[in-house]
Amino acid sequence: DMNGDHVYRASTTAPVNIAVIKYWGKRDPRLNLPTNSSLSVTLSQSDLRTHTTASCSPSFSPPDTLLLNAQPQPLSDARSQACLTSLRALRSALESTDPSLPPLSSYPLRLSSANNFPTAAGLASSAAGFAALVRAIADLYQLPQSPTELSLIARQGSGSACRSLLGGYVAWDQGTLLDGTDSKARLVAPRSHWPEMRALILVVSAEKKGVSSTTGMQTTVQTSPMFQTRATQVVPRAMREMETAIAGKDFPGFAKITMRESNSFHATCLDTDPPIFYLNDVSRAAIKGVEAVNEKAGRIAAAYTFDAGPNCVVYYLEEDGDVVAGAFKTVLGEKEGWTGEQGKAVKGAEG
Ligand code: 2P0
Repeated sequence: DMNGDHVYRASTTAPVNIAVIKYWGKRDPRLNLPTNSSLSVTLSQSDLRTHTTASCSPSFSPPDTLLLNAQPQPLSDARSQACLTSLRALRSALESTDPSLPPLSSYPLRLSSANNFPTAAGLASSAAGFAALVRAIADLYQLPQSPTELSLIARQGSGSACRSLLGGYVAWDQGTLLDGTDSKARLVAPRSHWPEMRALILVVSAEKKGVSSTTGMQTTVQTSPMFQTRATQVVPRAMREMETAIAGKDFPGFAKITMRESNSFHATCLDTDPPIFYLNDVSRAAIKGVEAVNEKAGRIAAAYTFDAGPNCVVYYLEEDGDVVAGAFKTVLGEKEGWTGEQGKAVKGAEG
């Protein structure tokens, strides 16, 4: 480029993913290498997402900067630096094979992100955040790497972020290598395989969570006697069963494994010393609500799952939309926690 003030820019969005087989535990905290594989459903781009713009220019002064919802955020942490360093290295490799390319890898970066949902309330904001950051810079740098290859970079930002680079039903294979090069996202099935899947997000609390996932899972690994069995036996079996259920579009199978898996994860949290409580009374009312829906339907029409916070995600099929949404209005409508500003927020999302 002949103009020294030229600003290069790319914008993208990355969706939230909600795990049905949970990531909880690291075998390498620096590289975010997990103790077990996990599997998630990536919500539709039209629902919960992070929008990120990445720009760079020789006219920008260092250092790199990040705005999240218009607030300056630190970028000097090891995880962000791991992502930026990896992306710059890939761009630099391109530039050295093609000297006609502008040297974007040497320019300071300006990153600007916005979530359209509460940040850090157990709604997988770090997953969409790091996925969008990696995707935006990869687009800015015109990198040829596949989403799965980019998932290796996003994983270093936040483990669950690796799953948000792919749409549909996505596994994160734990891998066995010490350098983590086989610990990456894999497409289990595209959304089009089972487009009837829906997710209802019951926002119990939009507040920032008490115990961060990073800290919580490390304490669980160190103190929970149940943890080893979960990581080595319970989850590997659930992964196999879940992949079979998804392949066969077996909703009752998908639902049973999803609920059992959420309960296993939260049991392990309770088994941590000191115990970690993510569910509250409203969360437990949501579990009862799903059980009531299934009882009334005489079949499994809905499944609940909870991450590192009290908010409930209910999976169901489009054909049961009225049954599920209707039931949640009547079962939970008057319960404390659902009547406040945040408690009312009920969002239907395409799975
Ligand atoms: C998941 N969670 O699989 C599980 C379920 C929370 C419960 O991934 O330390 O924010 O950044 O790698 O990815 C939350 O963990 O943790 C998480 P880091 P992350 O979605």
